[in-house]
Parts: sequence; C-alpha cells; structure tokens
Amino acid sequence: MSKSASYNPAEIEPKWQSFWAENKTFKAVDFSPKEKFYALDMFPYPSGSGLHVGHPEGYTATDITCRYKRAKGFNVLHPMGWDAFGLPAEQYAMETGTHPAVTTQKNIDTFRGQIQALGFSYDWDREINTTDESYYKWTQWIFTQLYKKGLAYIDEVAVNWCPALGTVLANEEVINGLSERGSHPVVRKPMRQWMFKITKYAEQLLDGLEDLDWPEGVKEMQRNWIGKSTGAEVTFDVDGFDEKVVVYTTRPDTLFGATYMVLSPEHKLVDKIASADKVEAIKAYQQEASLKSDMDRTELNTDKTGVFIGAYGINPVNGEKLPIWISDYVLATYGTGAIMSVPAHDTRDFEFAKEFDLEIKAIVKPSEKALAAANVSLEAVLAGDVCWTGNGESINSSNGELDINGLSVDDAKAGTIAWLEQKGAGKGATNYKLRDWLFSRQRYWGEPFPVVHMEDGSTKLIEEAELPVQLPEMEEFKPSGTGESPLANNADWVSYTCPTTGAKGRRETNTMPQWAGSCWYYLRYIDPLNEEAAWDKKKEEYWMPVDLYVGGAEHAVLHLLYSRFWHHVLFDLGFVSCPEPYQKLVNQGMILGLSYKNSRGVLIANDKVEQRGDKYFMIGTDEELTQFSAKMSKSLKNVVNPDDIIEEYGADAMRLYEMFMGPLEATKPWQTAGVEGVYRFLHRAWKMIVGQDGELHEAITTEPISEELNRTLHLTIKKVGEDLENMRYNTAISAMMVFVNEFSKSKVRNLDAMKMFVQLLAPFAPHIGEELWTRLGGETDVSYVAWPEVSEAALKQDEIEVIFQINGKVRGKVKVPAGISREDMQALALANEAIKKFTDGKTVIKTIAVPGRLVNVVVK
Ligand code: ANZ
Repeated sequence: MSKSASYNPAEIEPKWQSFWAENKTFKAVDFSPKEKFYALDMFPYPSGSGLHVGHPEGYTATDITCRYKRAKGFNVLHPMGWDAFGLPAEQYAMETGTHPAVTTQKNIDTFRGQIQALGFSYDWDREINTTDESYYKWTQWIFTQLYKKGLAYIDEVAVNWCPALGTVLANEEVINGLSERGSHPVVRKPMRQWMFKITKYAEQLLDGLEDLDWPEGVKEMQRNWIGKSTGAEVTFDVDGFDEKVVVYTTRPDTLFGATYMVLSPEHKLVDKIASADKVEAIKAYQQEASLKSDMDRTELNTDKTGVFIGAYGINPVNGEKLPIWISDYVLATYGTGAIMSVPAHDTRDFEFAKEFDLEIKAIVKPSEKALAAANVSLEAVLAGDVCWTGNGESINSSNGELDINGLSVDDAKAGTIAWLEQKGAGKGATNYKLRDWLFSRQRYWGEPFPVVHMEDGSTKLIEEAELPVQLPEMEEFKPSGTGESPLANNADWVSYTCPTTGAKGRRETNTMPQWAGSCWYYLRYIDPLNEEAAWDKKKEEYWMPVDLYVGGAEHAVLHLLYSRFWHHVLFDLGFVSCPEPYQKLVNQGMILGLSYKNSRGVLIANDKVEQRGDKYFMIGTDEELTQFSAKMSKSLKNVVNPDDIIEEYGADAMRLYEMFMGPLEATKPWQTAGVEGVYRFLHRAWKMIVGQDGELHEAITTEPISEELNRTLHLTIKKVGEDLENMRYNTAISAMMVFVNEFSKSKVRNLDAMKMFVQLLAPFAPHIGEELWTRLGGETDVSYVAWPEVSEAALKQDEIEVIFQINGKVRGKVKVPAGISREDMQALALANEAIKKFTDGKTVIKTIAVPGRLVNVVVK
C-alpha cells in the first residue's frame, strides 16, 4: 500500500489498534524486574446509552500517563472491566422481558467497542465482568471471610422501603424521602437485612486517610461521613423509677444549662417510664415519626414536634427535675438515642424550647469580641432570646463541689467529665456518625449470598469448594412485592440440601448491592484468570497498591469508603500486603454540555434551537435564547456522543481535545469547535513531517538545527515531561503546539528532533504517534522507546534579546548576557545610543525593567 500523503485518522487509527491488539503491546508482565506502575480507571456501569464524553476524560488521562510511564521504563498495569450488576438492567428486563444477562452482554460489547476505538492501552487479557460466575464466586468468597471475622450479621432494621420499586434502598439512594431513581416515595419499614460492621473500622478508616495522596476535599468528605465526635455519656436517674437514662453529649460543660430531656420516639425506656395518660399521644407520635427519614428528622429550621411523656430525669450536677419528652429530632441510632437539652446553647433544642415554651438557661458567657463579631448583645444571650452555640466562659455552673465557673469550654468539659467519673454518673465517650452498612437488596440482578438458613434455625455459610452460588436463570424478575427478592419465587433454587449431611434449608434470597463487585475489582485485575484463589498473594505483593486512581468526584464517599473498608479487613486477615488500596486519587472534572434558556429562564432542549449568525433562537420563532453550560442530560438533548466525534475527527483529536479543554480536575464545557482546533494542530504536525508526495518532508535531514530551534526542542521535552509528572495535560499540549509552529517555519528539520517530538506526542495521540514514528524510520513501535532526555546544555542561553522602549514604543533591540540583573538592564538601556537620542533634553521619570524581556524608559 502506498503511503498516504495527508493525515487521515480513519485510515491509521484502526490499523494501529489492530497492531496493538495482535501484538499484545500493552500486556502487563507479572514480576517484571522493572518498577511497577498500576493505573486504575473507575470501571463503567455498561448502561444502555453507551459511552459518554465524561468516561474518556479520565480514561485518556490515565492512558497518557501509562504510555509515558512505559517510555520511562515502568512495567505498567492498566486494566479495564465492567461493573455490570445493577438495577437498570433488571428494570429493563421487567419492561421488555429481555434477560438482564442478555442486555448486559450487549451493552458491554458496545462499551468495549467504543473504548477500543479510542486507542487506550489497556491489557485486554485482564478484562473482568462483575456478573461473570468466575468473578462473583470470589465476591462471595470475600463475603465469607468478612462473615467469619464477625463483620457480617443479620438484623431487623428500619430500612428505606420503596413500594413502587419493590425494594429496599440505601440511605444514599433516598433524597428528601424519594428514591434517587425515579423519585418514588420511600417509607421506613423494619426488615431482615444483612449488615456489615463497618463501624468497627471507623477509627482505622479515619487514620488511614492521613498518608494518602488524595484531594483534601475527598478526605474531608470521608472524615465527615465517619463523623467522629468526642464528649461524654451522662447518667440521669428517672424520678420514681429504678430506670436510668444515659445521654450522649458533646458539651458536658453545659450540664447546668439542661432544662429538659428528649428520648428518641423509638427509645426502649419510653413505654416503661411514660405516665398512663400520655400513652395514646405517644403511640400516635411514634407512628408519625416512623414515616420520616433520619435526614428529614434532624434538619434545622423545621417545625419541632414532640410529646411530654409525664416522667422526669434528675440532673446529676444539681438534682433538678427535668421533664422528659420524645421528639423525632433525636435519632434512635445515634449516641444513646437520648439527649439532655440545653436550649440556650444548642440550635435544635432552642427551636424546640421556643415551640413548647420550655425554660432557656444561659450558662456560657461569650467574650465581647465574639459578641461584636456576631452582632449579638450579651443581654440577649443571658435572657435566652438568642441561642449562643459558640465558645465562652462558664457561668452559673457550680454545685459547690463541681465549680466550672470562669473556665473555657474545653477546660469546663474536662472538669465536668472528671467529676462525673468520680461520682459514677458518667464517662468520657466517643461517637461516630458512620452507621453499619446495609448490604442486602431485594433484587434479582446481583450476587447471591453464599448463605443458607437451615431448618434447625442455624445459618450455614457456603464454603469455598461449593462456590459460586449461581444466580439461577429466571424469566420473571418482578419483585415479590413482600420485600423479598424475585429469587424467592424460584422454589427449586431456594431449597437447599447439604451435600455432606443431607440437612435441608432455604437459600438466602437477598442479593448483594452494586457496591459489592466494585469493592475489590482492582485486586482481581492482578490475577483475573485464577481459578484457585481470588488472587495470588505474590502477584498482589508485586502490584499493589494502586499508584494512580482516576474517576469522578461523585464517588468521594460510598465506593471509596466501602472498598477501603473491605481492603482494611483483607489486610487484617493477611490476604493483602498493604492497608490502603489507592495511594493516589485524582478526580476528573465534569464536562458540561451547551444548553439554552429563554428570557424567563425556561430551559430549552437543543433540538428546539437554531443558530442565526451568532445568536440562538427557538426554531422558527423570533424568541431569542441565551447559551450557557449545564450538566449533560437526555432531556436537554445536549449529550455529546464520542462515536460522532471519532467519526468526524478521529480518536486522537478526541483524546487531545478532552485534555486540552482545561485542567483535568476542572469543570468545563464541551465545545465542538475546540475539537476542530486540535484537529488542525494534528494536521500541522503531520505536514511538518510528511511531504506532499507521502514521503518524509524534504526539510527533514540529518543536518543540525539552529541553536534556537534546538533550544525550543529541549524546552518542549522539559515542559512536556514536567507536565506529565504533574498530570497537567493541557499545558503540555500547548507546548507541543508552540513546537510545531516553530519547526514548521524552518527549512531545516533535523530527523532526530522530529523523532523526539513524535515521542512526546505519542502518549496523547498514539495513532498518529505510531504512524509518524514508523515513517521517520523508528524500528519498533514507539510505545516502549525510551523517553527523550533533556539536554541542559541546549537549554542554556548565552545571550538573550531585550527590547528597549521609550514611553512604551519600541526604540531598539539589544543582545545582552542571559541572566543579567534588572539594574544592569536599566543601565544598559540608558547608555544605549538609540535610546539616548530620545532622552536628550528630556527628564527621565522612571525606568521599568522586565528581566529577560524589556526595559521601558518613561520621559517627559
Ligand atoms: C447537650 C448539648 C449542648 C449538645 C450544647 C450540643 C450543644 P455531634 O457533634 O453530631 O456528635 N445528640 C446526641 N445524641 C443525639 C441523637 N441521638 N439525636 C440527635 N441529637 C443527638 O452531636 C452531638 C450532640 O447532638 C450532643 O451534644 C446532643 O446535644 C445531640 F450546647 O448535648 B448535645
């Protein structure tokens, strides 16, 4: 085939993709003596709508880094797979009768094709699919390990039950009482569920964050999610009963300001200590509270509700009788499910006290400075007209024995805790917001639990030899409606006979949530075909931890916390060699689409918009619209399909544009005109190297280039290398654009310089990179050719050219020694003949020097 003269991505891209696939160019070598580099992409859920431009953003970034690392001599592991269990495939099955396995396979094939068309350097021999038996067998095995360590248990828990979806949802899947998917009402209902004791790992998960190279914002979100707080548990006697109420408080220093107490409506003491005349009102209130989510209950600025239960607690510091209420703003699942209320210094208590006209007693006196800053008067605080939640000194807080008056909040806390401990009325305590993880779903399309409920009431774990517990083929996927999964309808599958004892039982019919497969996929990539074990320990030691993990910021807590939890457990069990799975994490920014709105702010879908000149109108009308950037969505019809871009401009242009749009972490709008810009750059790079006859450009010889061009070459090598180390892909591309501009002007283009440039370009635009490399006579493909070295000598500049100006007008150019000082530049300018002509007889008001660039002399 004759070599084509013009840049034609449609021709070269499939060619190189086949070359890489046939030669397994990007195979990761276990135990290679080279230094390892493990780059992980958040693997996609293969949805029916195909790849979105957001996917290749992160994938391109890691791919560039991987290709760079190979050239730097690393043994790179860069894998891809499919997070393929999940609700959409099951819902689609309910609507169409197509089995989720069929839909999933079809979607995976589409995704794989789209991803391969982008020329990513994945080791496809390591592809995994979380719905394959050979994969989920090991997901089940990990469950058995957690179970044996006592970290998995069954509990009757109030769960988020969504009648319309026929399933229970995780807290994160409920937004303001509605399901995240479909916005259906969600209610609270107690059900038998599998739970993981992630709370046991709260401290470890908190500590582990310290040494990770992660965005500070993500670490902070995890810290908040874990929500560690320290304070005290204080024991209150109940007037007339032997029962005691234990409360959790972060402010034991405010005990003297407690004026009432609140139990959560579900608190087990309520029935015991309530007076008979309150029972009915309490029942009604409990019923009402059961319908609200924790989120709704604890929100500020909501109307506070509650019922006085007719009992009194005794304040241990002063013996005062405090009325006990129930209210839904106190959660059953946090602390002890009971609080002492200090309305003067706690916002929710304040709102409640105002609502029910309860006493407000100020016992913290803020400093004058703090009052002024908050624009609050001391009188208002002392009178209980405003709630002061900040610091200050304790007042009215003494019982003779315990006297914390005049102390700061911290000292008063410490003093109170010491006194309570001495009296046996309390102790220091720590709490976490983190809850145990609800780990079961009432769905078909998920991993079955390796668990059987035996007839004798025991729970039997399916051991490794009997795994996997296969998901049975079924034709009906509708939830059973009782809250059980569709699997409960499959009597054959449900009934179990123990192969050794013959004992009978019922299989667990819940399935695992979608998080399960993604909790450990990075470990399976290490040893994807292993049938004997989830992974080989030696391979794990070689490859782990993941050196670079790139993905969307929406995973800041759930996936990233859950998988850290599993990994910590696996570490404690000795199955993995490092406690943390992901050493460095980078969040890619969201790519927005262009959208339109009319003068009333109504959003208009893109298929209803037409452009006239540089303005936008509602099709066929005079209604002018404004353009803005918005999240891509089907309804706005502003989703960009990568296939269309590849077809028109090629994969290299698509990759380059996604990186050129801005810093990787930034949110940025997609503009197809921008793709044209980088596409033209690729054309220019091609023409710099390939002549009109399809042979090498006649300017390319072995003749040396000018010192100046050589300097440009090495500056570019330096800049691109530094930018790649720091994942600043956009500025690296700018540097290469400068290079192409400079060299395209030159009639002498040294062959080696061209080869080095192509090496720099290849990680970003690998197809054109391989093509130009072979045309330049590169012997093997460019993927593993050693990265070019920067010549420090070439960077050195003996003389630089400086511009002299008078009142901002250029009056001369002078060569000066590189590294000249500002003062010397100014002196040279004033002594320069050309400048002197303009200063003679005038007054020099000032001289401004920009080192290495110019001197401006201002005269009058
Ligand atoms: C008295 C007090 C006085 C409080 C004061 C705060 C300020 P964090 O920081 O989130 O841990 N609390 C305790 N258990 C609760 C529950 N189950 N439901 C709702 N609220 C609960 O918050 C702990 C504080 O939240 C505790 O300290 C308690 O109110 C309340 F000036 O006790 B505090």
